[in-house]
Amino acid sequence: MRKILVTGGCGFMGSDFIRYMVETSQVMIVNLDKLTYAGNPENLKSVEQNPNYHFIRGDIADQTAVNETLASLAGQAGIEAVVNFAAESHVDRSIMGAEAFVHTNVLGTQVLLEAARKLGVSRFIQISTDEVYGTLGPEGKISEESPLRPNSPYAATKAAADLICRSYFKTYGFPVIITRSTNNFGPYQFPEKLIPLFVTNALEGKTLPLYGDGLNMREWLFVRDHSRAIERVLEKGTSGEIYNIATGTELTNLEITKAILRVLERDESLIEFVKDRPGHDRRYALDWAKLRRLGWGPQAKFEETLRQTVAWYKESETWWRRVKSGEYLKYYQAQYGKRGFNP
Ligand code: NAD
Ligand code: TDX
Repeated sequence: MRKILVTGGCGFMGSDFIRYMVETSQVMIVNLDKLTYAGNPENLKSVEQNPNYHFIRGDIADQTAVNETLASLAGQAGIEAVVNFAAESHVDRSIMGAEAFVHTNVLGTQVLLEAARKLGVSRFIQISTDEVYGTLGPEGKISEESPLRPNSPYAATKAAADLICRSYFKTYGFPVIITRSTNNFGPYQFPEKLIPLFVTNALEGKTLPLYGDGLNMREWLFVRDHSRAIERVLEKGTSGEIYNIATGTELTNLEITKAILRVLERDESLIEFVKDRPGHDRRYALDWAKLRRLGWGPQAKFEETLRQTVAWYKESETWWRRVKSGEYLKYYQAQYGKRGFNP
């Protein structure tokens, strides 16, 4: 059976990819995750008992843990691919302190690349982001050839990881592919990011803190479409290439906030304009023609999936209350031991 090592699979996007792959393909998934504050094994409850899913707790920057994990998986058929979702992913946290971001996003990526290269892994997908390109003016789209101009410590560490990936392809011919996607949304997203924070705040009757004038623009991608894109890149992507993943669904933060309130039938008076994020990128918008040529396109309709996502948070109150209160950390601490960064 095909074997894929997924890192950071207990987070938002990695867990969607694992649920999708385990449910739809004949593939064995091994999930290596450190279980930081953002890693929640509850996100994978639906596949926990599946014989094709295995969880290993470990840090991608820990050379011994990574080598042991890869060696134990190598077996007869070897590992088909590594998909690296593991990262410190929240811009605001990177502004408060960048150390964990450098550790995981930069060092972790290099440690993983090196171990995978030594083992002769035949495909390595680096999950990157539109933020590496930096901010864009009101017009135009960014292609994969555009220069890297990261503005937050988070984006800078993701850009650094992309460059290390590039060097492993150019220097060693190691088969790396980089994907850069726009803002994902959907179930199981940690309620520090705009959509889950605002939905859950509104459900709690709290205000929605909109940064600056609320007119920064983001392009929104339903997480399941992202998982399908990664599957497509795994199957059809070319080593050494970069693929943007996007939809064309561009909204200002104010527009998306109003859309959330409309779906929830809550009043716009809940919106509270607050001090802007330092270095706040005004707009990201990606040209994804290259990925379209591999046969991928978004299937989700934005309004419909936003509605579904809001409905999921309404139905999953236990999940998000445990996450917001930190209760889930205590439970898994007992099961998996002390946690890493940002407990
Ligand atoms: P997340 O914060 O929800 O999850 C990150 C996961 O990585 C967690 O399970 C965490 O425990 C794990 N992790 C962190 N440090 C680790 C380490 N040192 N070793 C092993 N595991 C570790 O993140 P997400 O939103 O699911 O993002 C996943 C990836 O996609 C990230 O690489 C991020 O940069 C990228 N990305 C995210 C978005 C988005 O909108 N969320 C958009 C584009 C790209
Ligand atoms: O409370 C808030 N108020 C607010 O106005 C929060 C949390 C965010 N915002 C704004 C900032 C952004 O313009 O909303 C927009 C979206 O913010 P986030 O959800 O923090 O996402 P963003 O900064 O765009 O980064 C996301 O997309 C790219 C992911 O967190 C990254 O991991 C990914 O690389």
